[in-house]
Amino acid sequence: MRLTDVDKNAFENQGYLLIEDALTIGDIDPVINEYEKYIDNRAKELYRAGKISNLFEEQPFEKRLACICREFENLYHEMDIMHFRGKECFKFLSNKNLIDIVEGLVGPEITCSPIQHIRAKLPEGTTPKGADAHVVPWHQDAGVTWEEADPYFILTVWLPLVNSTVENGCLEIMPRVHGDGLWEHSSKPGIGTTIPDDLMPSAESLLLPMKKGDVLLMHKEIPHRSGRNGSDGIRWSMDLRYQATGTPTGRPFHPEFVVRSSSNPQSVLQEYDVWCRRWKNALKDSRESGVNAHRWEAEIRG
Ligand SMILES: O=C(O)CCC(=O)C(=O)O
Ligand SMILES: [Fe+2]
Repeated sequence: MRLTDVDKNAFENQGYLLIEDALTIGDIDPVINEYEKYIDNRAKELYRAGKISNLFEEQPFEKRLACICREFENLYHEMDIMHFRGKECFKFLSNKNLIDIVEGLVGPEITCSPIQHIRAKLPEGTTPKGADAHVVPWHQDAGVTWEEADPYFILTVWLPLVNSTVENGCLEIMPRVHGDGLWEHSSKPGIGTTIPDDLMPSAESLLLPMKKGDVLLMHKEIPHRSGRNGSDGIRWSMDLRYQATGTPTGRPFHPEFVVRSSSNPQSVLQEYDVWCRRWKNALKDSRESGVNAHRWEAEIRG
């Protein structure tokens, strides 16, 4: 589908647009299947190595990782896009149905930002060391880039891989709080980059439960957060960012790539191996140089 003028106006006015049934099972399930296969292989390895007591084979996608993480927390950290680097995941980043929608707001020259995540938000209390830290405090996505990206439009695309509900920690946003630029944020240890309580806009917030297949488009100045997962299933979701090719992503040390171009179709990155290699090198380099992904000082306000 393509966005209509009504859709575009709604996005302009509200700062977000939730599109129901934007994607099909055929769009999403290859990614899920790839994760299921990986988790299955890792479970077998961990079982053989005596790190877990059970394969949890009978558990569905929504539960199996949590069962394993109760005994071996580290598997959780292998799930995010840049660490996992799945082929189906790479293909999904340029999924036609998705990019047709994105084109309505970004235009015909589209780059996929390296600010891209798959989040397996575990049921609260799953792991002893708290790897279920995907409780995300109020922030704007404009606040997680370097300043160089400030003048440019970056579209956040958020989509659940399983139904996201109030109970399992769906997204909560402040509609219409965009257009005034970036609010001050700070880095709170153990909490993350957030707008300090006393600087929070006073607008009303909106909880956004979403079904698998729905897609949320969000302006980078819309404050949002997500709460605890009080259910017994994992809230699997994906959040991606797209922008006009040539504009800075605000993460120059991580690899972006072109997903669509009408002026230079050759520039679209098709090679999965190249994407993997770029991420691998970038992660190594940024680890070694200790680059700071966010611009904010650590919180000293208490
Ligand atoms: O998925 C979440 O809980 C938070 C995601 C988020 O902050 C984002 O997509 O920008
Ligand atoms: Fe965010």
